[in-house]
Amino acid sequence: MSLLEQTDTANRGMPVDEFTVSVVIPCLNEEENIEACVTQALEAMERAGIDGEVVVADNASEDRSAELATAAGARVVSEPRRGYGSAYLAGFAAARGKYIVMGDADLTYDFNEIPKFVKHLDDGAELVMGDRMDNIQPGAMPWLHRYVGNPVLSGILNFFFKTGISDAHCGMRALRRDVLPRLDLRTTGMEFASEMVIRAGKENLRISEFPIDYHPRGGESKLNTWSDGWRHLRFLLVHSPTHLFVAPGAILAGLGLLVSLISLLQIDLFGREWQLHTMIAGALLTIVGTQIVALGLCAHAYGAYFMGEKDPWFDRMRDRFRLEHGLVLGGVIATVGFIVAAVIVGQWIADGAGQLSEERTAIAATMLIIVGVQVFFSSFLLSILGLRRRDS
Ligand SMILES: Nc1nc2c(ncn2[C@@H]2O[C@H](COP(=O)(O)OP(=O)(O)O)[C@@H](O)[C@H]2O)c(=O)[nH]1
Ligand SMILES: [Mg+2]
Repeated sequence: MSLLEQTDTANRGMPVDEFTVSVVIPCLNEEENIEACVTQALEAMERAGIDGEVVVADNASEDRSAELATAAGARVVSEPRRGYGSAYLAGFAAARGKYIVMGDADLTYDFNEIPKFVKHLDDGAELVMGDRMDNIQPGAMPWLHRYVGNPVLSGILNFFFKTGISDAHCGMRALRRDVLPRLDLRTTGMEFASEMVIRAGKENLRISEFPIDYHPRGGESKLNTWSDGWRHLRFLLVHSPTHLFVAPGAILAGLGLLVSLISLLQIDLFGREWQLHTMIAGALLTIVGTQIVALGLCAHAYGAYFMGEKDPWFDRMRDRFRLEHGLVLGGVIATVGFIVAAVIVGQWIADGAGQLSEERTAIAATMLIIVGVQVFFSSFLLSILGLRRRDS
């Protein structure tokens, strides 16, 4: 068995450490820069007395990147599946350092910072992030990315996942290789940068950050503002069912109930009465809102049961509420709706089946029946999703 094939069982099947640091560089058509990047990284480690290697994950470059990287002293691994994440996953799999330092192959990051990243890891951090935001050199980052894309996406990421990281998309970062199984990274595109930060937050890794410089790029950028921005945003949304579904759904439903009550009880608001159209809007909001909340709960259940995600909020909900609670709640709401509808029909018959003008009450009854039925069956669906857990 070669040294490379040896695995350390205590290290969850990962290959043993052969170096202190693996610098992993993803590379797609970077012949202008790759040689300088590899040389800079190797020299920085040599100067600091760090025992390290440089792994270039070549993403099927059509230029001389791979050849130049090898000549400069890097170990090149090829990853034919395009994408920033794909390239990194291949590079990580090949890395043999105790620590991994990540950086682009475009000379935007200074590999002379490697010793600082190593120091943070030595001091106990498990993920170390660079923070470019106060040291962006002229021409290094387009205006739209500097003032819109990065702050907005970092802001949403921190609002959703409370990681407290200043520059969540910084490409220069470092981590302990042995946290990779816990991070369980999967994404293939640029959203890989967000995935790592979010997963690190969810796993409660010790994260530290420090300011670094961001230089103008040599060669052509591989980042597409809109499609990569959307990939990041989409990733954030689908990994936070609370913010995608539960919170907006609850707000809509709450607002709907309020609007319905104002109309139904003929409450005088802003100097006028709110009538039939307001009731229709209130019912619509309530129905749509509860539907979205139900979808959110199912999304939480899917994450917890099928994706093995830690979800303390969902755990608390699950401890507090059982299937029967949902069935009773849905059943009661729908029954009240049916009774109101029956009273309207009964009165209509008693009045000789003539003219009927109970529109608002009828809409309220319909709303209650729809919401009740929805709660009833959504409770069953949640329970079905949970079957898997009980079986295992
Ligand atoms: N966007 C992109 N970058 C890749 C890919 N494969 C490797 N890379 C490398 O990932 C790094 C980041 O890309 P870059 O254009 O610098 O994006 P930016 O730093 O976000 O502006 C560079 O070193 C690329 O060469 C890929 O398929 N797509
Ligand atoms: Mg770059």
